[in-house]
Amino acid sequence: MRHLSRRTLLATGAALPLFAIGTGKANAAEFSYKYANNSPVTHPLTIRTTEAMARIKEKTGGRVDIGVFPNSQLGSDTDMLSQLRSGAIEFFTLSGLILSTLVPVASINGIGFAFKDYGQVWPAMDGALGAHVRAEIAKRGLYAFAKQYDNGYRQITSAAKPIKTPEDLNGFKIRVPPSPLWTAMFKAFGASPTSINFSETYSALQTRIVDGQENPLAIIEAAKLYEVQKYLAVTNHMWDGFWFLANKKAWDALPENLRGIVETEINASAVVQRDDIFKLNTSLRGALSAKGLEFVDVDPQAFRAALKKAGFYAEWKEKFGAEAWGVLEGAVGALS
Ligand code: X2X
Repeated sequence: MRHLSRRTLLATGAALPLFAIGTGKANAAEFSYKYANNSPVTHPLTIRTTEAMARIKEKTGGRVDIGVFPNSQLGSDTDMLSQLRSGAIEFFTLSGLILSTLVPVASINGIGFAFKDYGQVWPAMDGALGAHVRAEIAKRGLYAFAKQYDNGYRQITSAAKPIKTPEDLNGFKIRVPPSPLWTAMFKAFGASPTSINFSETYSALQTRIVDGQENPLAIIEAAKLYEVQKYLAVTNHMWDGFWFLANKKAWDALPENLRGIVETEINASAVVQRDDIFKLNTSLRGALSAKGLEFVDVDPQAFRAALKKAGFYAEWKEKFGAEAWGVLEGAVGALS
């Protein structure tokens, strides 16, 4: 254990965990932080961030020890966002769409059918669009790391009947994550969306509170949603990622050299995790079919046309404003 002198303690600031002082806790790190997420332990988000935390501990000589709390163990996304803001947890990964309840522009990547493919996603999120969103996040007392982790392209699953055309969404009772954009988009399709945190999604499907939900294949597999769903429509209706967020006060409490190590390792794991998700996109179709999920190939353009006809793009262009919309269109081309 690295013993801390009172002088070191004073120099490193107030966020130092108090239990490190003279309690004889032999293994207490100088910075003992928590990272939480909503994802199952087998999902690449949890696997790769856990690897990053091990490297961080090693490379900081044990000074920074970040515990991983996956699978909504510490509460729903809504709860964890509050905990992050209050400092009860120091790190959290969250979809930009859910973060938009705090930082409205953070949902901009979720505009239906905005990104043609990953060739557009990463240059935008690692480039001007991501920078625009990160600057807004910073204004709300949170720090967003440069590299987003991937969630993936989202697909619609259902239990009672397959979704083949946009018309099949009429009156469809679907779970969506808590986010105004998600609700608006499925209303524009004529569906009947209900906001439910991911932590409650499996049981909401099992008890038929809703007929369906939408998520990328990696989540559907890791959270075993195929056990309570029968059909999967390959809509690719939205690309969604996870911002790796830090409580600003806790982040600033780390000395610069330690921040550098954390930053490097978290961003490095993001790049590897993106590749995991990309590969799972292809390999999971077979695996999920084998588990009984029936894949239905649809015409995404028909779904996009339905959104356009409902005035979805015009409405959200107005909401995000000309500047942000311009940054999005700069990355993906004209959207309306
Ligand atoms: O809540 C969801 O559906 C999930 C797991 O995809 C997100 O974190 C947005």
